[in-house]
Amino acid sequence: MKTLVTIVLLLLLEMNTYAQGNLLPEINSDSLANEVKKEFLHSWNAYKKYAWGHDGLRPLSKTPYDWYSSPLYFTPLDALDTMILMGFAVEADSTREFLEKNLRFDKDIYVKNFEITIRMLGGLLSAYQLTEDRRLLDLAEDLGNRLLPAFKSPTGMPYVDVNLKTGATRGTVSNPGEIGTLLVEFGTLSKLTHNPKYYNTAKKALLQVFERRSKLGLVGEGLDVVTGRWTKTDSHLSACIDSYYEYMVKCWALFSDPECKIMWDSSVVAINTYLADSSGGGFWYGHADMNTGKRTSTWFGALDAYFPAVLVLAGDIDRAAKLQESCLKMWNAHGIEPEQFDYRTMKVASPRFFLNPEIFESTYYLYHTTRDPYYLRMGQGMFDSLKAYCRVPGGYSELKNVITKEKSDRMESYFFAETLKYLYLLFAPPKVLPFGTVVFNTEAHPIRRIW
Ligand code: DMJ
Repeated sequence: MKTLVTIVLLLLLEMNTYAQGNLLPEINSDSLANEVKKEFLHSWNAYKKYAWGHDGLRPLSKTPYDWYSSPLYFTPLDALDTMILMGFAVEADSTREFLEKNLRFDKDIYVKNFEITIRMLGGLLSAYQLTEDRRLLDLAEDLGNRLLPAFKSPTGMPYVDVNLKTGATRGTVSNPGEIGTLLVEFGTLSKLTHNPKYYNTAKKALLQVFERRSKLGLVGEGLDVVTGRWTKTDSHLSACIDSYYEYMVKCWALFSDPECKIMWDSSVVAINTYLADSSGGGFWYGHADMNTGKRTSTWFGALDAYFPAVLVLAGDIDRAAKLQESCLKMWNAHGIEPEQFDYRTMKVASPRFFLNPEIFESTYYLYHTTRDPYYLRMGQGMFDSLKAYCRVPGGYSELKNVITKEKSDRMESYFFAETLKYLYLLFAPPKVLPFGTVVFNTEAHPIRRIW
């Protein structure tokens, strides 16, 4: 009888241990970090073989693409600091030398101010800080000066495009995301060159958006930089608005600028009042009209999955963890996340997948803040599906449809800058980049606050 009781007790103890997840297999972070490095090399070697000297690679046709009539080397520049962090020193040196020899901005092309700022200016500043190679800062300064004419609108909010040679501008209808996601890069350029003009210009643009918030404290998704009027009043956390909020928190962390904190503190109240939504079960953020606060749609998507990371940075771990659970549900609905997901019906609203980094970024922040291995497992599972559905002989491909898993012939440079970097840093030993010692720009280029 005594033996039976002991056996039952032991069984109960084991069940309890299992319920607590203690019997789940150990996560081997080192080996996962090495696997991410392997996937980086797989994609990087494909880029080098089929698209070297161009902005990016189409991984299915194994052909290059460029954004403009003359290449700006988006992929090598976006990939450079990831290579450095992964310890690929020889590769990083030769890439840096290639860029220093070939990258010039004196080109008669109209470029997107936002994309060039987050990918190229951010990439140059971060690589300069990691290598202390002055030529990278010179390139960043030259680029910063060529982008500045974009801000010469009546409101100080930048035009969408600027000509790198002539300073001519075009595109008056922009959005909070593109206008308000410039201060990490322009501010850092100011700090490193000891010239406040970049900081002041980008800060003014951010303030201009904030000052146009509605009475409810929300912003819309379209804004005319000449008239200062809203062109679209739908409010959400997704594309066209997303990193406007991210930079309030990050600029507070990076520059200790109290106005950035004030903007965030006031915005997050409106976000949690009008956009947060538990209507479909779980915790989500949907769309609402910026003036009435009325729900306009119950969509959430791959891009919105950056918000748990921002909540962690702002200190709201509780909401961050709850939202991450919803992001995981969205991912698990079809084994990989869609561009848009209706959380009320739990159905895909837009089926594309662009190799986005945001969900990995949030997993990285949640793991390093909580040290809960649950997030390592989450990252491992998503990494596995990325390999299963997107890995092709020519690198990694986007998906036309997450339900059918039909592929699409594009590999964006942020796959190297962000997706693979956040995955690597999730698993890598802390000494690679001690958590909290840098602020990542929205393209995951790490900036050190060394001023
Ligand atoms: C990246 O270029 C940046 O993260 C940007 O802020 C928004 N989305 C893409 C990747 O999804």
